[in-house]
Amino acid sequence: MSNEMTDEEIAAAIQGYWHWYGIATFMRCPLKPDLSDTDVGLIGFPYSGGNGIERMQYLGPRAVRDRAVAYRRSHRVFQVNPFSLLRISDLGDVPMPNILNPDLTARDAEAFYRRVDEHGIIPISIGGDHSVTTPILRAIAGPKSRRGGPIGMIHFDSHPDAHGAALGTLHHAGSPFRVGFDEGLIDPARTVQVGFHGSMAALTADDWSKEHFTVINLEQMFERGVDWVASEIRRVVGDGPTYFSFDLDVLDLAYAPAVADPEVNGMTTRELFSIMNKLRGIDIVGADIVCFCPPLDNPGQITALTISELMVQFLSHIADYRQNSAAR
Ligand SMILES: [Mn+2]
Repeated sequence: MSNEMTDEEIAAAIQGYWHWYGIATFMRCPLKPDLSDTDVGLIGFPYSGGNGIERMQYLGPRAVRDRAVAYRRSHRVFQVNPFSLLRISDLGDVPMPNILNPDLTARDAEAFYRRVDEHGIIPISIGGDHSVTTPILRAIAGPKSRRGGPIGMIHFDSHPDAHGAALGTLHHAGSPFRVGFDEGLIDPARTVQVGFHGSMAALTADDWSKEHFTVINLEQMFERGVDWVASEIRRVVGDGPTYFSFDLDVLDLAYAPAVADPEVNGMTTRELFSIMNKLRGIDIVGADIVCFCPPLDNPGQITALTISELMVQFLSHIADYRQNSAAR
């Protein structure tokens, strides 16, 4: 056999799946805080100062590295191994020298993501609460960015997160999609929010989103199915550059128990990954996974595993898109 491995290679391959062995980085990627030699950067954003309810979300990146270090890395449906097509690095954690001040932290994070963007790196960020999305968007989209204009948005969440300033700051977990609209970072005609469910704080809670964006609540998905959801998402975001912001609380607690703002009767992982597989060919220019609260995870680390799979999904979408656009 031409592909016979030596004993040492077999041992190294097996050791690669020991999630408890060695120094943990996201998906065993090289750690490159200098942003060198990287197409896609996996970034920890361990910040939960934007959320007054559950503040343990800063532990998210460490817990994801702990489990994702040994997660398998090829996409079964796409038949893509993103790690053979892209230079993927762990860029470390976002610098937060002013962590006690949410407005300064947003400014510091924006400066970091601006550097990431100047290096031509697509950022995939692990939060942190949902406030992390705002500085990322400011760096990679909008009038002050290299791109010069807004991008499309696919936002999975139980909640709209489209409120203005509250409790003394604009930079809180409930504001990124309002800020994205107000500052021209996201194109409302190319923005879709997916998965609103659960009892409402007020009957008007979703109104602003419905007036400005396309909203697909979970009840609509239950009635019309995942094929319809995927085709709606594709119709809204179209062919342009698109960001994917994923709040884990869209998932049912059976699949993601460790979330900051839980709602019952959520989306299953089967529904989620079925939708994602039908979104092949979207130009994803950035993504985040937010609201992981590791102390609430179960002993099997099911939420961390779901996040690991989401990372493989985002990486595979990006690699597959690049491969196919290079072929065109
Ligand atoms: Mn959210």
